[in-house]
Amino acid sequence: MTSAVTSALHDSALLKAARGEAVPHTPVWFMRQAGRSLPEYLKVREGIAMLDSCMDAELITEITLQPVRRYGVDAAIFFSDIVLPLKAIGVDLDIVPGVGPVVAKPVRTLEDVAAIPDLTPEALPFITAAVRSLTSELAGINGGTPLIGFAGAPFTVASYLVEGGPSKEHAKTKALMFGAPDVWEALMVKIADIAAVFLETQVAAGASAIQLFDSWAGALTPDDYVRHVQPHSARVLERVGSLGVPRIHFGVGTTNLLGLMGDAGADVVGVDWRTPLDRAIPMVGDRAVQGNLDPTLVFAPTEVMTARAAEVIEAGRAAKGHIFNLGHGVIPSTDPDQLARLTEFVQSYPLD
Ligand code: 1CP
Repeated sequence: MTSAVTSALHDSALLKAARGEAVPHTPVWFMRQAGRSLPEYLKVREGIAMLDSCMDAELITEITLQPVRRYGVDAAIFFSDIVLPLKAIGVDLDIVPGVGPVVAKPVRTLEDVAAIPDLTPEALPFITAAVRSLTSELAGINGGTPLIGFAGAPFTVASYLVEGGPSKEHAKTKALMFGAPDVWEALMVKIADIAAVFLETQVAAGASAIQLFDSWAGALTPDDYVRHVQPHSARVLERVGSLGVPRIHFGVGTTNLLGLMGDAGADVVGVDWRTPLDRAIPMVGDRAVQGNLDPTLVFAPTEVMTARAAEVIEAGRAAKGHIFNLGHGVIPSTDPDQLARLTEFVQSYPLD
């Protein structure tokens, strides 16, 4: 990449906000902006299984760019899935339509953990190719649009591996954590290493920031988070931090954990929609925040949605930096035109 491109990205609103610098406008992107709410996504995915599309560099590039073209958001989020690195090393799993990730042989013992191979960048040629083609395309969009790479955090990925699929209570996962600490530790060390390699591969190929999704960390008490989860997330964030890109760390239902998730090594703490930003900001301390409009507000009349977005932006001004987002992923039935209006509203909201 030329230094002009690198410097345009460095000065992008997203990266400035992540570093806590003054911004021309509040940067905005949406978790799950690439996906089922877009007719152009459904069209290119027709007849192609989810994980197959995540291993095709051309499709990854196209799907990642779709919401950037449509909305002019301040960042692209790499199209992949938190279970993709497991698939890449041969774990028998699939993403079942209408269900989510399903693992053929759930992990319960030390032998099960030992059977999971380590991840090397060589297993991810399609990731490197896709990030390279994306960063070269994105350099020419709106003066340089950053690409956010991502991975699932150890606890959230462990939940799919131990439960065998999506779960509300994460009961088997927590039973393993409480009852078999040696298996838990081995599993978390293994998955943390996989997450770190997945992120390092994306950053090495040109991603400008990363988000570590610990979507289900809200199932934990602060004590259990500190004892059994935080050290593993911290190792992932530390490895990526040494590459010099901002690290966003997000979970759902984490009112109790926001400070601890920041302490795990985040530059930006993602806040879900349940915690108002004015309460969240003192908890995260000297870090930027990301969030947190309730994703169902896009179904309200536009002026109701934008009035609530204005409240989020105003509250965000007390933070070291603020990246606007929904408080969790875009709901599939969302009208893309509402997200276009929301993007325009946030980007033109006066900050002086
Ligand atoms: O066929 C399809 O379109 C399947 C739907 C889908 C999509 C579009 C899945 C299955 N994954 C994805 C892509 C995806 N997943 C992205 C990139 C797109 C973007 O954000 O714009 C990202 C960042 C993820 C991350 C992901 N996958 C998370 C963390 C984010 C979150 O929502 O909290 C989680 C928990 C998953 C697991 C997963 N993958 C897919 C589903 C339906 C689920 C959730 C299942 C459950 O409820 O447990």
